[in-house]
Amino acid sequence: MDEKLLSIDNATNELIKKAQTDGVETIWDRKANMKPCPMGEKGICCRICTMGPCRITPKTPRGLCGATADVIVSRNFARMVAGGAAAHSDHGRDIAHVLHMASKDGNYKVRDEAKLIKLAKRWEITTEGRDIYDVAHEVAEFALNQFGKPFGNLELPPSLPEQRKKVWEDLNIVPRAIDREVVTIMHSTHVGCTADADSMLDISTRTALSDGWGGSYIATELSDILFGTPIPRETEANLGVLEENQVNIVLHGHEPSLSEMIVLAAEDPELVALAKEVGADGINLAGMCCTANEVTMRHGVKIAGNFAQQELAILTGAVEAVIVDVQCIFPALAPLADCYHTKFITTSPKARITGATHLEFDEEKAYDSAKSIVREAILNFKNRDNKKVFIPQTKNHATVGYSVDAIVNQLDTVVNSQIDPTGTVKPLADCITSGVLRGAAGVVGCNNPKVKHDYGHIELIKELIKNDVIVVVTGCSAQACAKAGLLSKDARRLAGKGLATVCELVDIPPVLHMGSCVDISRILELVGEVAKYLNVDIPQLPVVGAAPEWMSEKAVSIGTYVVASGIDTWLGVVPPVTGGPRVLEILTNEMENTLGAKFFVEPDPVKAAGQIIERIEQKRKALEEMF
Ligand code: NFS
Repeated sequence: MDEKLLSIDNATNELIKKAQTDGVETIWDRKANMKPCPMGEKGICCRICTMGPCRITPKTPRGLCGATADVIVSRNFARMVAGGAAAHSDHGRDIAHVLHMASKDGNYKVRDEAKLIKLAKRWEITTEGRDIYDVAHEVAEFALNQFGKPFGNLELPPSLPEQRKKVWEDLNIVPRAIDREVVTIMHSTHVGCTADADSMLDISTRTALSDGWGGSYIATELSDILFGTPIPRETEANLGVLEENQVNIVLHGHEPSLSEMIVLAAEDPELVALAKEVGADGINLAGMCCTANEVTMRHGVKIAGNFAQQELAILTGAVEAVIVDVQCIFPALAPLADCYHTKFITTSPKARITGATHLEFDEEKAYDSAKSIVREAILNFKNRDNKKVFIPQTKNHATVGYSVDAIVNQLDTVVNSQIDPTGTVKPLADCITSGVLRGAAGVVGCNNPKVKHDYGHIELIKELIKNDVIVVVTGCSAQACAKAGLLSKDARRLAGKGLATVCELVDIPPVLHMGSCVDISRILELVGEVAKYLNVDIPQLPVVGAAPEWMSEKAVSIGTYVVASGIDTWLGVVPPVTGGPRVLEILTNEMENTLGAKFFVEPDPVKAAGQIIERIEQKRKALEEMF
């Protein structure tokens, strides 16, 4: 591999080259020119009031108000958690509103009735003799109340082991209402409030938990109810999925309420006919970032790429429209789209971008709204300039769609040959306790130009599967794996003997795609169920988390709730906390004493894999003594 290449992915490298030929810039050009602020990098710049900004140096060890480096670092960290938790949870809230408007004759329907009934029962909502949509609306209301309920604590899912809940109770970090936790951070970080790193991190942890076991969990469960719980299906990934002779639409962003309607609209005979009329063979949808995960898990829609590739999709010159809603969208797409014929269409009032075409998505008239957006894309086909078109011929096959239900079913049907389906995680727990699988890793998160594109994910994951650690992925990590062929069943040849045998028997790939970033709640559910089945707390399981190329505030919230859930977490990018010795000590050491897990920071994925395997083996030893 040429060291100078910016990605391990051919399609990406080819299009970076095209950018140079075309004279347009990409994230990597901007990265080359950017000199990151050394204060910001360590987290010791405080902009919370206007007496400063205060920068901590040996000569100025305190801000004007007297805040120490640790106070400043912990506040900055807390605000990242708040930003991330807000984004995930507001996504969950939007889905709850969509469920609230679902109706038998409307655009949004209940697709997984069994899941709805199960959730209703959990929340003690009457189901017998009621119209399914009445139940749905009450469930939606109950979910919406979790955001702002004035009293009591968040309704925690039953997959959470009692032992874990007890740990949180003892530390006084059981989340209350989701919005309330985010607001508490904004309040506590205001000038003149919390000035104690330990307490600030407790507040951060509680907020992060309200995301993982609250907002994100709600987003996943209600999305499954509305759009169906994913089951394994086949797809393809990378920019090679774009089609020369079709209207190419890239769906980018996060909330399935938009993308589900676009998927339907793209099949509308009227629009398919229109595509033919403008000279195309048809309409080709391809996903990007978490929207890609949502629609590939439920419909097998092809994956165009992950976070760092969003500009490259436009650079192919073959994309009629990039349709976005919220989160992880580069504002750079607007000026870039001007250099090609691509229409960059924003749809959410929460994420308007200067220079984009704004076609607001109206959930009340979702289908018509989606149709007009798709129509814009089709009508843009005639503006394609064939001289500018270059579609890299790189794509890979992937099996996706591993919800918890799908994993349990798959293990049941194959391991037990349907004779005695357990409907539980028993087969998975058995594989782990017997040592056939040494452990499990959830590898998640973004791309970050501080890391060679996709290298962090793929190197780490290859090492893990080689050592019989089964890997589950979400977010942009999942797409990196799809592109690298690791989600294909053939990838079992890269797995160690134990994992390869399980994959063969159960007919799964060694790396399982569990969805978008809010779907990390699926991973929590799975781990929680295995812990409950074995009657242990989560930190006792040989299970880890990793975010090798993380970049967003959402990832900070995720990392924090994963650690607070008792799962050690490896970060491949150094978080902006190194200027606060106490903060660093808590995150990378003391959290183990209080929460049973901590953060590890290791930019080298091969070294990180070594550390993970060592840690897993330590945990196995303790576990084996028990069983
Ligand atoms: Ni997650 Fe999804 Fe990707 Fe990172 Fe962004 S798409 S929510 S934040 S970049 S994994």
